[in-house]
Amino acid sequence: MGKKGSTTASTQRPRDRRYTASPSRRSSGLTRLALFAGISLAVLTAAAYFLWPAAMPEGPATPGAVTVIVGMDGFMPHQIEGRAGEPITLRLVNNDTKFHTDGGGWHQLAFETLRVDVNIPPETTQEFTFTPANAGTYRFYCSVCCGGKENPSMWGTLEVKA
Ligand SMILES: [Cu+2]
Repeated sequence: MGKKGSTTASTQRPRDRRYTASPSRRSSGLTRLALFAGISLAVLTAAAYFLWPAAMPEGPATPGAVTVIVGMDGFMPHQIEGRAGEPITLRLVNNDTKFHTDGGGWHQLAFETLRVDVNIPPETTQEFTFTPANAGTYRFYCSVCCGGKENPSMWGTLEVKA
Protein backbone atom coordinates (compact mmCIF):
# COMPACT_ATOMS: atom_id res chain seq x y z
CA MET A 1 0.00 0.00 0.00
CA GLY A 2 2.78 2.33 1.04
CA LYS A 3 4.73 1.41 -2.11
CA LYS A 4 1.79 2.12 -4.41
CA GLY A 5 1.36 5.51 -2.81
CA SER A 6 4.98 6.39 -3.39
CA THR A 7 4.96 5.30 -7.06
CA THR A 8 1.97 7.48 -7.89
CA ALA A 9 3.70 10.35 -6.16
CA SER A 10 6.86 9.81 -8.16
CA THR A 11 4.97 9.72 -11.48
CA GLN A 12 3.31 13.01 -10.65
CA ARG A 13 6.46 14.73 -9.53
CA PRO A 14 8.21 14.94 -12.94
CA ARG A 15 5.07 16.42 -14.48
CA ASP A 16 4.97 19.10 -11.77
CA ARG A 17 8.65 19.77 -12.26
CA ARG A 18 8.25 20.18 -16.01
CA TYR A 19 5.59 22.82 -15.53
CA THR A 20 7.55 24.76 -12.94
CA ALA A 21 10.92 24.21 -14.56
CA SER A 22 10.22 25.53 -18.06
CA PRO A 23 9.75 29.24 -17.20
CA SER A 24 12.74 29.25 -14.84
CA ARG A 25 14.81 27.40 -17.44
CA ARG A 26 13.92 30.08 -19.98
CA SER A 27 14.94 32.88 -17.59
CA SER A 28 18.18 31.13 -16.65
CA GLY A 29 18.93 30.90 -20.37
CA LEU A 30 18.48 34.66 -20.62
CA THR A 31 20.65 35.18 -17.56
CA ARG A 32 23.32 32.98 -19.14
CA LEU A 33 23.09 34.97 -22.38
CA ALA A 34 23.41 38.25 -20.49
CA LEU A 35 26.32 36.86 -18.49
CA PHE A 36 27.99 35.64 -21.68
CA ALA A 37 27.48 39.04 -23.35
CA GLY A 38 28.83 40.79 -20.29
CA ILE A 39 31.90 38.58 -20.10
CA SER A 40 32.65 38.92 -23.81
CA LEU A 41 32.29 42.70 -23.53
CA ALA A 42 34.68 42.73 -20.57
CA VAL A 43 37.17 40.53 -22.46
CA LEU A 44 36.95 42.73 -25.56
CA THR A 45 37.36 45.89 -23.47
CA ALA A 46 40.38 44.39 -21.72
CA ALA A 47 41.85 43.31 -25.07
CA ALA A 48 41.28 46.78 -26.53
CA TYR A 49 42.87 48.34 -23.46
CA PHE A 50 45.98 46.17 -23.66
CA LEU A 51 46.31 46.39 -27.44
CA TRP A 52 45.69 50.13 -27.65
CA PRO A 53 49.20 51.32 -26.69
CA ALA A 54 50.72 48.92 -29.23
CA ALA A 55 48.32 50.17 -31.91
CA MET A 56 49.20 53.81 -31.27
CA PRO A 57 51.22 55.30 -34.11
CA GLU A 58 54.45 56.70 -32.73
CA GLY A 59 55.30 58.76 -35.80
CA PRO A 60 53.02 61.40 -37.31
CA ALA A 61 50.32 63.12 -35.30
CA THR A 62 46.93 61.47 -35.76
CA PRO A 63 43.89 63.53 -36.70
CA GLY A 64 41.30 63.54 -33.94
CA ALA A 65 41.84 62.70 -30.32
CA VAL A 66 45.08 61.20 -29.12
CA THR A 67 44.64 58.73 -26.30
CA VAL A 68 47.09 59.03 -23.44
CA ILE A 69 46.90 56.51 -20.62
CA VAL A 70 48.18 57.84 -17.33
CA GLY A 71 49.18 55.54 -14.50
CA MET A 72 51.64 54.90 -11.72
CA ASP A 73 54.37 54.27 -14.30
CA GLY A 74 53.79 57.52 -16.21
CA PHE A 75 52.22 58.33 -19.55
CA MET A 76 51.51 55.94 -22.42
CA PRO A 77 52.52 57.20 -24.92
CA HIS A 78 54.83 59.72 -23.29
CA GLN A 79 55.73 61.38 -26.58
CA ILE A 80 53.05 63.17 -28.59
CA GLU A 81 53.19 65.48 -31.56
CA GLY A 82 51.31 68.48 -32.83
CA ARG A 83 51.50 71.42 -35.17
CA ALA A 84 51.74 75.07 -34.24
CA GLY A 85 48.37 76.81 -34.38
CA GLU A 86 46.45 73.54 -34.70
CA PRO A 87 44.24 72.26 -31.88
CA ILE A 88 45.33 69.07 -30.14
CA THR A 89 42.72 66.93 -28.43
CA LEU A 90 44.02 64.59 -25.78
CA ARG A 91 41.89 61.80 -24.43
CA LEU A 92 43.33 61.17 -20.99
CA VAL A 93 42.54 57.75 -19.55
CA ASN A 94 43.07 56.92 -15.89
CA ASN A 95 42.53 53.24 -15.15
CA ASP A 96 43.79 53.37 -11.58
CA THR A 97 41.35 52.83 -8.76
CA LYS A 98 40.81 55.01 -5.72
CA PHE A 99 42.44 52.30 -3.60
CA HIS A 100 45.93 53.37 -4.63
CA THR A 101 47.63 54.59 -1.48
CA ASP A 102 49.81 56.95 -3.51
CA GLY A 103 47.56 59.85 -4.54
CA GLY A 104 44.29 57.90 -4.20
CA GLY A 105 44.31 56.97 -7.90
CA TRP A 106 44.32 60.59 -9.06
CA HIS A 107 46.64 61.72 -11.80
CA GLN A 108 47.51 64.89 -13.60
CA LEU A 109 48.64 66.14 -16.96
CA ALA A 110 50.16 69.57 -16.61
CA PHE A 111 52.47 71.46 -18.94
CA GLU A 112 55.35 73.53 -17.71
CA THR A 113 54.87 76.34 -20.22
CA LEU A 114 51.39 75.79 -21.70
CA ARG A 115 48.19 76.71 -19.95
CA VAL A 116 47.08 73.12 -19.47
CA ASP A 117 46.65 71.56 -16.05
CA VAL A 118 44.22 68.67 -15.90
CA ASN A 119 43.61 66.64 -12.77
CA ILE A 120 41.84 63.38 -13.44
CA PRO A 121 39.95 61.28 -10.85
CA PRO A 122 40.46 57.50 -10.62
CA GLU A 123 38.83 55.33 -13.29
CA THR A 124 37.77 58.18 -15.54
CA THR A 125 38.49 59.48 -19.03
CA GLN A 126 38.74 63.17 -19.84
CA GLU A 127 39.13 64.88 -23.17
CA PHE A 128 40.55 68.33 -23.50
CA THR A 129 41.70 70.48 -26.39
CA PHE A 130 44.39 73.11 -26.52
CA THR A 131 46.29 74.90 -29.25
CA PRO A 132 50.01 75.51 -28.94
CA ALA A 133 50.75 78.76 -30.76
CA ASN A 134 54.43 78.17 -31.33
CA ALA A 135 56.64 75.30 -32.40
CA GLY A 136 58.83 73.77 -29.75
CA THR A 137 59.23 71.01 -27.22
CA TYR A 138 56.76 71.15 -24.37
CA ARG A 139 57.17 68.92 -21.36
CA PHE A 140 54.26 67.73 -19.28
CA TYR A 141 54.15 65.93 -15.96
CA CYS A 142 52.04 64.32 -13.27
CA SER A 143 52.91 65.54 -9.83
CA VAL A 144 50.19 63.61 -7.97
CA CYS A 145 51.90 60.23 -7.67
CA CYS A 146 55.20 58.38 -7.49
CA GLY A 147 57.43 61.31 -6.58
CA GLY A 148 55.82 63.51 -9.23
CA LYS A 149 58.12 66.02 -10.90
CA GLU A 150 61.15 64.49 -9.21
CA ASN A 151 60.48 61.17 -10.96
CA PRO A 152 61.67 61.14 -14.62
CA SER A 153 59.02 58.56 -15.60
CA MET A 154 56.25 60.98 -14.59
CA TRP A 155 57.14 63.20 -17.54
CA GLY A 156 56.07 63.34 -21.16
CA THR A 157 56.92 65.46 -24.17
CA LEU A 158 54.82 67.25 -26.74
CA GLU A 159 56.74 68.02 -29.89
CA VAL A 160 55.10 70.89 -31.78
CA LYS A 161 56.24 71.38 -35.35
CA ALA A 162 56.01 74.65 -37.24
CU1 LIG B 1 50.24 60.20 -11.77
